[in-house]
Amino acid sequence: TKRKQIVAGNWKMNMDYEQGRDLTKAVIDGLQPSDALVILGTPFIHLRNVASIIKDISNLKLAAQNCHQEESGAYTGEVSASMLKSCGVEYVILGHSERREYFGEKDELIAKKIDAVLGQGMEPIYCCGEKLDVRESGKQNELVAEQVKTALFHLSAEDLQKVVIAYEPVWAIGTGKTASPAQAQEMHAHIRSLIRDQYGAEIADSITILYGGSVKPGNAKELFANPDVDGGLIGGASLKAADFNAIVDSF
Ligand code: G2H
Repeated sequence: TKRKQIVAGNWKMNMDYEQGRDLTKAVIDGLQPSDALVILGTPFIHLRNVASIIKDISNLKLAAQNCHQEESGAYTGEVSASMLKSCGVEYVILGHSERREYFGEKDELIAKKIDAVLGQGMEPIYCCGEKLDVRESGKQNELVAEQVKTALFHLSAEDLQKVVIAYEPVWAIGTGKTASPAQAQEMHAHIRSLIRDQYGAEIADSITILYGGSVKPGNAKELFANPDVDGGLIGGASLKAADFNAIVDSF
């Protein structure tokens, strides 16, 4: 495929400073020559150090897990896109379901964060996905369409092409339940068709769409084998280098 294939780890709120350093080194040790781009999504405290550890490895990049939408100012406890950029960050995970659930983030706000990240020349990893009740009522396509339109469709075609989309059905996150390969493919194709309708086929075909939600070494291969699944956003299994590297090798 012409699209970038990506495996991105999302450490969430795990790993103290030394554990983060050791995990990064272990991931590097197990990295095979591979076409996939590998991204480590770490807590803020690790960013500068991980950036320096990975700096000579061309297919290993760094992501933050959030940022503030404003450039600077009186926002105690927050971190701006320009600060992330200055630490060597190239990607920022935005709109993760845990940000939505525990911190009240909505797509209008996520849209502003996307603008802030793009404004610094970094690439957003935009997360979308429905909760269980929506899936059970069969309204998942409408819900995800609403999310994608609100967060992304103000972007120019040029900017949209810098966005990585991660589909993460909330009912599959950290629950051990994974969407079936067919469910993942169906939603990824739906998301790509939304982009095609708005931006045209060429751009839609160039967008990397990751699947997230209980991806493990044992299910990565069948998920990644789908034509519209271009890789994964990996939570729990990114905390063990052996598991994470096995997923990287699953294309
Ligand atoms: C979904 C995913 C990574 P996990 O949140 O973002 O986590 O793989 O633990 O379900």
